[in-house]
Amino acid sequence: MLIKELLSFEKLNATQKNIFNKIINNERLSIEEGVELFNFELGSLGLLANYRNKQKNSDKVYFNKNIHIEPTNICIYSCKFCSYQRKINQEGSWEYSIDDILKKVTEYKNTDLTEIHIVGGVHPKRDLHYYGEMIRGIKNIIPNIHIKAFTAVELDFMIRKAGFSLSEGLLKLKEYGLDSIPGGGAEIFEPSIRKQVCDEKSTSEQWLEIHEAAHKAGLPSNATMLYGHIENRKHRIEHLDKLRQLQDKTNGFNTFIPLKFKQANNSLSYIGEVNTLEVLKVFAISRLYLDNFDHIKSYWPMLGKDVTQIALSFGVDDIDGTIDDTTKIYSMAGAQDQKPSMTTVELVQLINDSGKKAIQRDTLYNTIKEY
Ligand code: V47
Ligand code: SF4
Repeated sequence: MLIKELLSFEKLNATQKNIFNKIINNERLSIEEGVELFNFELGSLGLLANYRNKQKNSDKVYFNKNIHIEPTNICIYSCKFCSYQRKINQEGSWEYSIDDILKKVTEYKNTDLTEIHIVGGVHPKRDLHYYGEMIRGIKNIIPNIHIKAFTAVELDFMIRKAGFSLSEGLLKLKEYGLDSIPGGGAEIFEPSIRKQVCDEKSTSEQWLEIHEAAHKAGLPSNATMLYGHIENRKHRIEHLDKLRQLQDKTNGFNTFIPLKFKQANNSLSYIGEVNTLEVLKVFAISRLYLDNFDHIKSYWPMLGKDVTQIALSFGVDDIDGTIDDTTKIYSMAGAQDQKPSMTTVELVQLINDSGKKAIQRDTLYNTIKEY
């Protein structure tokens, strides 16, 4: 078989040959095999991940037209990797009112925007009803917009603050107009590492429980993993394994987004950042390990346009959206692009130049336009 020759099959050790055969035969990889994948040559991983991605998505690469709204960076927690959170009245803090947000949304009335992504800090004074009214207000202005909002960590707090159980709270938010949930707050599930980087907020079990309850309530979601800090490669695969198990149960995840730790202005700055080789390996291995996920996303405002374009040959089939310049979470952590935004023409060119086919999608991956 040609792919065997292309990745020098004969040079692989016995374990790696077995892994290769499992991938070609569409068999599920174990945690140990996932960890071993990090020892493959980068080019071989790219070939295998691209092969698997083509089976799932052919040459399609998806993007959507969206904006990000970050209502506040005031947060009761102090995650060690976070460059963004501030306390009430601290310099650099912001809290937009619902009116401020509705004014911003009105600018997008009568445009072809399809999604509004809302994520922020865990504000001590804002509960489910506050955010519910925000969602309702947005939908009054743009009734057909898809609202993907609030990480599991924000949901956990706002639902408890309003005195609801998890499932009641999610259903209430759905009534207000919530359509799906983004993937943030997952960080790294391994308990001892999670304790060291974000010991105050929702636990791994709670994150998984909230996504499971959301799927049950008819709210699809995304999943993330924050990597490249103090975790090791086994912790990453164990994290993917938990997501794969939940996806087997609910099939409620749309996409997986590995988030590379960015070092500027936070308490883990001393660690530095992993290089592009490691970033590409994580994408490829995620594509191979998460056999029940349809999509792997590279979030370009964090990684930059160049790395995102290369990632399209390492298992990635989604590059998020136009974003406008509405997100600060990565610019404050040192992302190159301090005002991230790409026009549709630029997004399409980035994809087409990589030899793939650009597809404008809605949040649920229905095709809106092929380029
Ligand atoms: O949970 C915080 C991460 C996440 C840093 O679902 C950092 O489509 C790197 O959820 N370096 C929030 N990462 C962002 C998020 C998201 C982003 C894009 C798309 C989607 C989606 C979701 O940002 C947090 C945390 O894991 N984060 N600080 C940092 N210094
Ligand atoms: Fe708060 Fe989220 Fe930052 Fe943690 S990552 S401190 S929960 S804003």
